[in-house]
Amino acid sequence: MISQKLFAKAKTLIPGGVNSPVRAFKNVDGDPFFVQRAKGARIEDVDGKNYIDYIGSWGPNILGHAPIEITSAIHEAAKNGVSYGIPNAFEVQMAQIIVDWVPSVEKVRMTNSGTEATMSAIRLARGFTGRDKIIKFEGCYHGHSDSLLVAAGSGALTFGEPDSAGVPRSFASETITLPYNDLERLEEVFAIHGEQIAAVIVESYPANAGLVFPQKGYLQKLREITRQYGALVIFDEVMTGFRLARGGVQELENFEPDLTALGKVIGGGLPVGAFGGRADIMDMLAPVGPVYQAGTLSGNPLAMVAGLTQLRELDKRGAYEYLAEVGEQMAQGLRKIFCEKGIAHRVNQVGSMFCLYFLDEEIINVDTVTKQDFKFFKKLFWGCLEEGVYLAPSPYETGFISLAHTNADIDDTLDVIESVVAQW
Ligand code: KE4
Repeated sequence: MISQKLFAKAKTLIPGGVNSPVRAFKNVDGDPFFVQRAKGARIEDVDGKNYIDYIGSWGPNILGHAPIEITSAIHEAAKNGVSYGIPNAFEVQMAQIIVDWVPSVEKVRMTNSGTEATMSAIRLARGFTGRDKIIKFEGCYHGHSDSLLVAAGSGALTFGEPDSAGVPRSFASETITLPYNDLERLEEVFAIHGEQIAAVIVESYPANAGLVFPQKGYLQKLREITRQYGALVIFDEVMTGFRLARGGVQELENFEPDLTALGKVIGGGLPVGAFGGRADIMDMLAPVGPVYQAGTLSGNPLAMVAGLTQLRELDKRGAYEYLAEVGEQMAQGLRKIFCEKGIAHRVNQVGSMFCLYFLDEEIINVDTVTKQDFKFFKKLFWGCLEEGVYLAPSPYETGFISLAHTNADIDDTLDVIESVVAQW
């Protein structure tokens, strides 16, 4: 198999054979396939096998793969230059659409990844407040900057421990990691450290522990406590921004963060990130203010054109209604299959994002997620892959449906899952 040969070669040149760990299929104890091409809801691997794709490059491809609108826009733009390192009009258009669509964003800065967006937002929050501590939540992932690769401290309310080799304990000690959906612990920490806390960073809907929802009132109370102590809220919408609604989860939840991190969908599949929010905070950024932040390719014309085309297409097609419809179709179909099979399960779904858990209790946070029966997950993943359905290769990831997925694709996928489960 060509994939196997490529992977063997890749491992001699690239750590683990991949440029991002999740692609190595470690969570499903197997080896990845290599993609040859992708179009619409489908991908084809280098051995000619086709799959219906429920990852969509981990979120960016909300129109499906290689939509003609985006590929032709990139082609046209590239004729005028690939990167300038000089301001160009596409950056202004992208900033305008983000400011127009995302309720809390008055000014925005482009980056080249979600990691850069959250890393920069944290530095900005620290610069604006003059404080050093930040709070994050277990199971929430915001990219791989040092301040965010921090696990909960050994003591209930102590500062963090490094969650990766190479993160100095001194860095980790500035991050407090708490359980998500636990207001009591949040209040306790603020009561003790409130005056030192620059910001709380939280995923809008945590989607790196499967798909977790804030309990009723959680976000509102989090906003109230942070305001009380003068701490900022950084709302990480890298995954949910422009995917669940024009204004993201903050529109759905009527939530007003101080800063928002964005990525994925706004790049149309090209490298991108962004962070934005209150103008008084954003104007602390160089070259206006003292907080330094930069990027050679930030706002580059191809990523801007690809992202602008994608956002305009979403708007033109009234995308969110359809994405919610197919998301619901998937969720209901999954529940029916596993109910009839008598297997404990829970399906969390919102719009085009969904996650199947093999346990039957409310998913409060990542502690619940780790209780599930992972053997079922692996059997389902490999059984579906064999039958041409590519689900997330990790129980901690969320599935993504695109505008290219038809109702028939969802039905076909559910038929595959039903046939795989029938053999259990
Ligand atoms: P990137 O640096 O990977 O562009 O974005 C980091 C990031 C920030 N915030 C949230 C909520 C995210 O989900 C991510 C990245 N998401 C993962 C998938 N869960 C990217 C896949 C990967 O790491 O290869």
